[in-house]
Amino acid sequence: MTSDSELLVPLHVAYIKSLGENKDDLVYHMTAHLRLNAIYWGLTALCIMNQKEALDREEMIGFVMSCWDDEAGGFGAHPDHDAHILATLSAIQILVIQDALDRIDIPRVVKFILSLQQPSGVFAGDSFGEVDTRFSYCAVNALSLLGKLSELDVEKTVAYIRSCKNFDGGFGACIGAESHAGQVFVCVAALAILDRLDEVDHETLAWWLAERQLPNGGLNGRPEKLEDVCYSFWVLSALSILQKLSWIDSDKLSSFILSAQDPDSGGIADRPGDMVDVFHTLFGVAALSLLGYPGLVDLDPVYCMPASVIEAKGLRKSWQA
Ligand code: GRG
Ligand code: ZN
Repeated sequence: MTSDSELLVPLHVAYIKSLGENKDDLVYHMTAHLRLNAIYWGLTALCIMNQKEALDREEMIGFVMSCWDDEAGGFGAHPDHDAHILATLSAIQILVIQDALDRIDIPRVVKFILSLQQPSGVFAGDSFGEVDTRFSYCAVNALSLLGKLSELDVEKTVAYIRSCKNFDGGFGACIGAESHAGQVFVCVAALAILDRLDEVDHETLAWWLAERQLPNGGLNGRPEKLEDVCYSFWVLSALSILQKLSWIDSDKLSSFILSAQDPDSGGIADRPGDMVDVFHTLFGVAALSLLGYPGLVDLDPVYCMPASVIEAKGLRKSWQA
């Protein structure tokens, strides 16, 4: 068996399980600011590989709750860190997947999220004020999972995303910023949740997304840049939402993703031969799920969560039937 012929599921599961076990590792401490996000990435990757039980549920919920910032009313990425909208989304995603949303004070979390919306309609990540369309997506996704979208000023939120749309059909991080596949995902997915895909120039954007595929099968995030496994998700999810997944050569992309696996210790890297990490492991298997790779659980491209979980909450879109 070679690393580029099939997905090495048992090795990837063992790799994800090992991540929380090496607490003396320098990398473990250097990634503290991403801990809650990393747990969401690992858990979602396990769900896609049908191995949700590989991580202990109660321990995970306990850790999520230890990241609660009672002063702000949101979650930090690590105990004693300040609340941030990205960590708050990760906490909500984990609790939804674990069917444990009842552990949180939903009205307080909603208040925290809404407090981050700026007069322009964009969201800040935290009380320090960095703004980015990524945070608009975090707000829309989180409020939707909490069943509280009715409390959002949808017009204002959509107006800011619209103002980030570029001539190439793509979207940037803020007004005037160049199109980038990661930002395209967050803007298109937020508009999908809000049922406002009419704001997207479907044909122009799908062309731009399809042009991200390079001769080696991998996808880049914008013209003239290198391929990277995580763009397999950012680009494919957007194409999937636009119902144009067939505009990518899926065999070549699958082979590229599989060639970035570590055949000895598991995990997937940004590109073949690089060090693996849980972020690229998730987005590699997530893209393979969207491509219909055999044996994988269906992923919802809008929420980046198992389709069955989103279906159970009644949040699947009619075009996903
Ligand atoms: C729940 C799936 C989910 C996401 C949460 C944080 C977030 C919301 C979305 C991130 C979207 C994004 C901007 C992804 C891109 C990440 C990335 C690889 C950035 C690298 O950008 P550059 O400019 O790299 O350093 P390039 O590839 O352009 O050279
Ligand atoms: Zn990457």
